[in-house]
Amino acid sequence: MKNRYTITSALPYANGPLHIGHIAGAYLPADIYVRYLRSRNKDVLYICGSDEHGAAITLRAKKEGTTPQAIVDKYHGINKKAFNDFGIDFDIYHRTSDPLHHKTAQDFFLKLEEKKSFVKKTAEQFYDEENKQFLADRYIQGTCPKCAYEAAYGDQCEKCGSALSPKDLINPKSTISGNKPVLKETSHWYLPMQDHEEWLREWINNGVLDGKKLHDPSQWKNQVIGQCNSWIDGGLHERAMTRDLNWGVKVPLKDGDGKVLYVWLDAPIGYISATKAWAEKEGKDWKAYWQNDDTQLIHFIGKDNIVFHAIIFPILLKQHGDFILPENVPANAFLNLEGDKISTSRNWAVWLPEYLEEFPGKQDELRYVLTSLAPESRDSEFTWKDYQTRINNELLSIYGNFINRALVLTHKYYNGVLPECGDYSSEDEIVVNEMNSFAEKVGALIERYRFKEAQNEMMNLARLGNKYLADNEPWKLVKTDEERVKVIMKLALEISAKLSIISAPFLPHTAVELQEMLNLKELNWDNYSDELMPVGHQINKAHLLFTKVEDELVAMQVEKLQKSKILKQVPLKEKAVINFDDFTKLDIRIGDIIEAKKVPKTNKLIELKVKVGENVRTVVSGIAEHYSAEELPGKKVSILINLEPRKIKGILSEGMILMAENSEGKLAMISPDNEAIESGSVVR
Ligand code: B3M
Ligand code: ZN
Repeated sequence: MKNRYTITSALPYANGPLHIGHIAGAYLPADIYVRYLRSRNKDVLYICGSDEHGAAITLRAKKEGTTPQAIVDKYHGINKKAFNDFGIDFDIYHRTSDPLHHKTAQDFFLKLEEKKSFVKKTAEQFYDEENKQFLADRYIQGTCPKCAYEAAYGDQCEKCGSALSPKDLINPKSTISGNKPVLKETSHWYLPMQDHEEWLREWINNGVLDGKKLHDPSQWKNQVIGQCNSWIDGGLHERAMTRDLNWGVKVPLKDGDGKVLYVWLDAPIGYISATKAWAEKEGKDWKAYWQNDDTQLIHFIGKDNIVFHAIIFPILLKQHGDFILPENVPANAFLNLEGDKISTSRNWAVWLPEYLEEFPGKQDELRYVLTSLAPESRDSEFTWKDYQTRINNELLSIYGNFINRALVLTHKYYNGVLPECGDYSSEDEIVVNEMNSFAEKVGALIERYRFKEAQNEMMNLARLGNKYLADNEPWKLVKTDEERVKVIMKLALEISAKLSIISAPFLPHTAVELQEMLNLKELNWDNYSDELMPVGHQINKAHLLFTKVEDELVAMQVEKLQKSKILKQVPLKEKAVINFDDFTKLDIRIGDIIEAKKVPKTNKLIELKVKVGENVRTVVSGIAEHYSAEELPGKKVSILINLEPRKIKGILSEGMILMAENSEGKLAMISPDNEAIESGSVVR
């Protein structure tokens, strides 16, 4: 381990409140890690703040008839308060609309420009004439050329997963005005990422840069290295690092009028400007945290930000020349909620401000549950039933129950003062040895970003304490062997004190409460092996640490979710009238799915073999988020068989399965309701 750490969590866009998916992804893991390092007396700087630029914020402002500054002012305050109230312990929560950030980002850009890091190019881009605004990829929608989905975006078709560029779209429309955009020439500064392929591969896969070993890739998550390699294998291209927008960090060049830095160039530099702001306030040297090889830089993010933190930002840092590169980028996957993806647009989320309001003083309960089901290597799921089960069956009945018995019995038998007592028995010594092993075990797991396992290992110390009391039953023994009970209670309190140390990164509020009840001063990790509860130590009054979660609460929360879900508006706008001849051109049949397998490296695609009459067709369908490949063979479907075949992810797709989509975006097949309708039957 080094002695200085710069830890960052992704800067959340200041255009909406935080939800539990954000917390489980990039913030709670980082907070556990930071609290642990601080407990090890390391010099740790924990940086975050609001990401306040980007086209999405300008669009929201336009939609709400307000200004981008008003939008970011609102949500910067809401998010900063929510993080603080929840106990995510940043050293600074800064913001990218701050002038210090603008200056920092502009100086960074100028240094890169000075080093000829960019290629200036003029190219045609879609322009919305009504709003006099060039359109970022996400603000152009049209028909997907691959699957005919009508709401594909300029960068990707959400239905078939194809990566697109705006000019691929059929009948493109501006999402701002709804008008057809025109193509207009504009110039930007492009980062020729392809020039960096060789050193990037070496650095990501071997941790080596310019012949020097910088980090150990075996400590990186497989999915992070995997995503980087597939991005590089897909071919690195020039990427525009400026945009035609007026909200953002202005390009500090004479020919940069009307242009700002691309949000993914400016936002990561926000970590650096936040460090400068903190250093100014604290009288520290910011460069020690960004320009010193003795510092470990670690970015905590969600998996959708991997490329920006493990490829693009490292290129920028290396090009600049004065900065260290990240030691690790431990990205988490996504958290789902009650069987569906968390969706801000459909209000399908547990919002952090709402949770804090409805569950005052229950931060640690949510921390515990989110860590116990964290999406550390794959997407995972939060349900209110899990919330109840984890709290009642683990926190309350193991951790809380053990502490309560240890303290209550010490008050009951000794008025809270540990009496003189004999030595530990040989059985006690076994428990003592196991007790002494936990700081090392839990610490090692935290240092490898395995927080779920680390938390469970912490709970094993509480299980050890619970079992020790249950095996020795001091409440019975006190009638016959008082001396023995004094020894038992001394060891039980020692376990309690050590539990307060190793639970602090996970349950910081509980650890403080427990140390107050034990009458212990601020403890840290390195005090673990001390004798914490000596003879004569006076403990304070005890109270219950956790309360039971009732069934009614679970039912109420699930009902609230269902009621508040914004139903996805089914496109009520009917299509233009067609004549019967148009309809007869469609050749729709009934088919039997005989085989199904997921298309590798895609989230949405399944390759189907469909028997229609005597022949079998291959069809690629974007239904993987609605059906598993295993459940598909044997299903009867309606299939359009005379759609022009086209290649999707290299597979020739000969037709299209007809699906019904409801207001929530759920898909279902169209199957005949009579067994007599066999494969090959015509739909008319
Ligand atoms: N705001 C994207 C996101 O919230 C972006 C993160 C920036 S970290 C420098 O997912
Ligand atoms: Zn498509």
